[in-house]
Amino acid sequence: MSLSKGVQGMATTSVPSGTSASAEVSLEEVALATRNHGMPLEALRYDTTPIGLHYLLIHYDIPALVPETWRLEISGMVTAPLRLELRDVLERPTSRRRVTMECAGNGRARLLPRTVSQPWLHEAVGTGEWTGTAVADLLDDAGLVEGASEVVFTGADRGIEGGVEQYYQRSVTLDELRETGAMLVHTLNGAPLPPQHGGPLRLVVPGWYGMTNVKWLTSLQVVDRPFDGYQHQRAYRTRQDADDPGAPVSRMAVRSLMVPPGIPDFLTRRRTVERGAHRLEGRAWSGSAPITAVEVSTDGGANWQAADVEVSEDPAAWSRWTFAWTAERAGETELCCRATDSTGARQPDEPVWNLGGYAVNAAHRVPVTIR
Ligand SMILES: Nc1nc2c(c(=O)[nH]1)N[C@H]1C(S)=C(S)[C@@H](COP(=O)(O)O)O[C@H]1N2
Ligand SMILES: [Mo]
Repeated sequence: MSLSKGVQGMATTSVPSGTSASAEVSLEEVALATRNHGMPLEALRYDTTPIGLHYLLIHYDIPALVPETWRLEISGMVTAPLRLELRDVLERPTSRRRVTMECAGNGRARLLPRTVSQPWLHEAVGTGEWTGTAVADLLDDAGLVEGASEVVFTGADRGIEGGVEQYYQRSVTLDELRETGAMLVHTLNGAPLPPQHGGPLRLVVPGWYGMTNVKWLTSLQVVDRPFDGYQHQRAYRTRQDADDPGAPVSRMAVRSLMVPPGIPDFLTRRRTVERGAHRLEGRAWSGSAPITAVEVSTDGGANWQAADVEVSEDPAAWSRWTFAWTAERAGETELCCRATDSTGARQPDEPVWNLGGYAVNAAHRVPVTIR
């Protein structure tokens, strides 16, 4: 199997540190991949991903939090710092939203050279029904001080990354928290938020890549300047080389995936389908705007045709698409899908390279054997 297909934008042939020029993953990457599982693509069938099938990404360890003793500190540029119990959060007004979440590293494993990190192919996605309370309203109740501009969210999990010991931390601007309707979430698919997904309380910022949605929250600190923690300055930037300051990763790029049709080979997972009529189906999403089109190619990307799209009510949740395909002749082919959103952004046919392997949203390609 070749994973080197479609590498673009490579300025040099040298391999930067922390990357690998080999298509074969290391045992370290296997260890990450067994902890952080993806969503099996057949689960694209569900509007809402069942909890055990939603992807997982945990940088360090799942911390030992007990709902009874857990507390949330709200501090910094607020007139009344708060220390909340879970009960206090549960008593606040709630809303329930279907939100599609995708890891920013989804698609990374196909790049060469690639960052040695979680080797996602394309399955780091899921759609949850998240219930929680609006972050912006809670902060208004705490009283924002003039000049406050963003909030640093800190998780209870601690580890060492790039040689730097840290709690997992990300910030979000107050404007973005308001605009997205960001929530402090305590319930997933109607059940108490499970440990692996950040229980008892996590952040969900609809439309943004997964890294923004800080799990196991212990504190919200309101600040008046851009936060420059590790996960902003070192990780989650699209760079061309180690000296490139790059651009911060933010909203999910437009993307589509299909349920692989037919039956898989156990080892290679290559698909076998029967000649005749098939209904292809999948999902498409974008963190910036509603999906306006999904196109399907049944000949490896030479020709594209429009699929039927059922645009989701909430643009934060993926849209379903279907396509009637007649497999005419026995032989080998490649099925592909690509989506466009209302900003006009469309998935590229081939992956576009960057050092960390972030936001790699190339068209989904599924090789099939027709018999
Ligand atoms: N505290 C904390 N929050 C975190 C992470 C983490 O390692 N620690 N991982 C982030 C990343 S990179 C992703 S993609 C999402 C994954 O959320 P999930 O495991 O619930 O799917 O959580 C984000 N929030
Ligand atoms: Mo992620």
